[in-house]
Amino acid sequence: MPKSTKTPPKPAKRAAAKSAARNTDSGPSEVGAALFDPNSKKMAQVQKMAAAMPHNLSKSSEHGFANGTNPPRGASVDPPSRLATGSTLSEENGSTKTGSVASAGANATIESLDRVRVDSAGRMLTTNQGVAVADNQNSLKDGLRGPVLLEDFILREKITHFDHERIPERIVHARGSGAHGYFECYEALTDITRAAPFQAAGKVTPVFVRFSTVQGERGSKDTARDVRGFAVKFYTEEGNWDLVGNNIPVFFIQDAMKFPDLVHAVKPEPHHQMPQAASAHDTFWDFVSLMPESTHMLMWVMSDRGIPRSYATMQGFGVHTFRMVNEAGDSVFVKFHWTPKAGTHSLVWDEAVKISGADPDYHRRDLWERIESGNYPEYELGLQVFTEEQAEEFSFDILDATKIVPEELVPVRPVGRMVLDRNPDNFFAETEQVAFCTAHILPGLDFSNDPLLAGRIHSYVDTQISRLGGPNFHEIPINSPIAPVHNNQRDGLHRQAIHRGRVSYEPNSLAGGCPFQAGATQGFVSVPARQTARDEQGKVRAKPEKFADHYTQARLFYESQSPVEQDHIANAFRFELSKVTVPAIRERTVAMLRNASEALAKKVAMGLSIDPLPDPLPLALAEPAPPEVTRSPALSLLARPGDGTLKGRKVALLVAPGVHGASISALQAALVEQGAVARLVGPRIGRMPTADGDTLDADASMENEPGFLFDALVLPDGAEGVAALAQDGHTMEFIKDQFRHCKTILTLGASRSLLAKAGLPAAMDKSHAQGGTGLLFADATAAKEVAAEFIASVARHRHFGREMDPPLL
Ligand code: HDE
Repeated sequence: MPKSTKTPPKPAKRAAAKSAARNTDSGPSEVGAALFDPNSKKMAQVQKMAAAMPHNLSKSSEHGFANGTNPPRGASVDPPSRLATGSTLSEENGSTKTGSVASAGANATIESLDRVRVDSAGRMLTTNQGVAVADNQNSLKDGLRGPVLLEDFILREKITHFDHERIPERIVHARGSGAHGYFECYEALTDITRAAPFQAAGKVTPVFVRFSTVQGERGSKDTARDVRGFAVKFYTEEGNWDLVGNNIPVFFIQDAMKFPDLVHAVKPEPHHQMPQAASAHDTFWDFVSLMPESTHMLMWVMSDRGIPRSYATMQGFGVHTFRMVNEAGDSVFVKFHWTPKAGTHSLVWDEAVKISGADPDYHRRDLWERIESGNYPEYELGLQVFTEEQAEEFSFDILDATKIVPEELVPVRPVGRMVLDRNPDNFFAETEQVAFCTAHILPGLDFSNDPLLAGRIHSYVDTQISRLGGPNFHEIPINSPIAPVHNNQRDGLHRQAIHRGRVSYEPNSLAGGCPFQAGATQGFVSVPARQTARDEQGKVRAKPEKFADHYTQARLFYESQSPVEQDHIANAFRFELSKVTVPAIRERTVAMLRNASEALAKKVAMGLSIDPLPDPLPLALAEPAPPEVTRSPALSLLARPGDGTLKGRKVALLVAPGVHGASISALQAALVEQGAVARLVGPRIGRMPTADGDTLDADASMENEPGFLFDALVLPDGAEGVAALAQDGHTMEFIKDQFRHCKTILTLGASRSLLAKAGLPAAMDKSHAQGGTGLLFADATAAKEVAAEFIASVARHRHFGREMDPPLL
């Protein structure tokens, strides 16, 4: 320790000390002789700080179970001044580039995205080095007709950057779309968790969400039959939490070991890279029909859940069982559910196929337009909470990702809502570069022993390293947390943070022990409970017994669907398997289905001309435990009709020169009032006169916006306009598709004749019998009065009473 000397040392000694303090490769045995000299002062402070930690004060707490489950905060001492911990004495020499000294304890890379937003309004064009570009039209040539010169650094920078614009797409979930928003907690959940988002009623946490399909490449169609990813990144003050879920609560496989096999089987076949964004091919069905645990998931994917109407109208699920842990360290199991406020609505297959041609960006556009128009997608977060003891009694294993916990067994408790209210500024910077990782978890949450989850905890971080080009992807602005980030990780490609000081290890005394370990009160501590601890077993590669029940919940799902939904499931199996070229694979799948539902297997077999039925596949578990629940109404999409509003729904009002304008305008106004997107669709776009002396401006044409892109249709009155529409073949296709896809059609006055011309079997429409009216007729004068009825009918989404297989038209 330096002695504090009131009398300064003699000049010669001072000079010697001063000189010694300037060395970076050795030092004197005593420091502090020249305290007015900055180098010596720093040296003295460092010595003082190091001496204050005579040994590793935390070492004794590294041992034993009690310490392991309740680690203490790390030892630290405050530096005498910031001088002691700086990298360089010259840090005070600021400039417009270096700025000044880092603020104490701060990491500037975590500030809001404003720090990296760019707005070029009123700015001139520059190179990446900030040099103004005088001419952005021509490369530099040796004479007007001469060769381009190698020295043209402006051209070369521009082309080089362009050459490297692409990054590898995600191995799965490559196609997706994202949005910012917030999560708002309804009530404090401190009784079950200390996780930051759930600590107070009304607490708001920023989120970024990415929805995706699984199979197709980055540019593939949105409306493929597929699982949808539903990944949410919560930016909490205690760090980022990524809830990386799907719109289906179960998965194809039970163990991460099989994931590469599953993905290789479902992706386009490797020899010819076909088909794109489709599971309807040999290798997928070959694999899943040899993996009977996929049966449950197949039911979900073949149901209308596999072709959602919108990201705003699908549920989301955490899939695995997770844990929540409270302040006292008590833990419960939890399953996460997102439920859309707009209800759960899907497409029908014929519609999905057609949309993929007319608008491959259908879901991306829908999400974007909803947010731009203020119809913010909203979802309620619900939890199924249960104890380890309860889980022991369940007929299924909660570690098995091919099983749900039926809501009738453990109810879903609503705990908050998520609102998506901001579109990204830049797709690549935000949606493409966002890196969701199941390993991103907070104090107050924990994993279960689900073996599928274990593989994910590894995979997501790992995959970002090649996708985003190195280990510093957490510093990409969309990924950086809002919580402080301080550790001793250094370097790596594309490092953004500039760490002050020379210490990048722990324990240390040269930085006063900082950053020190947080300890159990603030830091993440794994829950010590062990699900298999009761009977110690050796290392083993096998599954628990209950995992072998492959069919009980597949049956539960199928039996819980409405008859229409059951038909759609059967039709989807029929379609997919009809695309399989190997009869043995089709038969094997039917053999598998027989174990879940004889009725379904028969229907599918009939659709594929498989006769007689193959024997059911052998059961892996001869006598599965009887299920607690054999019918779960919550599993039907119809269980969530939504809030009854038309927010975000698209309605086409067909127009042509000579239609009755006032009735169309009145209906359009009523629909817009409801938050619907009500578009005037004509034989061509542009203005047209109406029969009642006005003009209408069609912003879409039947060519550029075909009928299947709309949720409902209004046919206009006005003899001349109707005659014009009758002459255009598009009109009939428009009406037929609306009818075939079971959507509401409102026919005003004279346009009744269009229905007949389209060959529409109105008598077949049984939507009245189903409690709603999908085909409405009114006089133009009654347009206002019929609006409410029309709106209620559209809110019902579909009128399946008129559905026929095969369709009559
Ligand atoms: Fe994924 N999954 N997955 N997955 N997954 C990826 O991570 C993986 C699984 C899910 O919008 C990849 O960043 C393994 C289940 C979503 O960016 C990759 C296993 C569920 C997204 C990966 C699974 C999901 C991914 C590819 C089995 C529902 C998109 C790019 C052990 C709970 C996230 C990436 C986004 C993406 C691995 C199974 C959902 C390769 C190994 C089950 C929503 O790491």
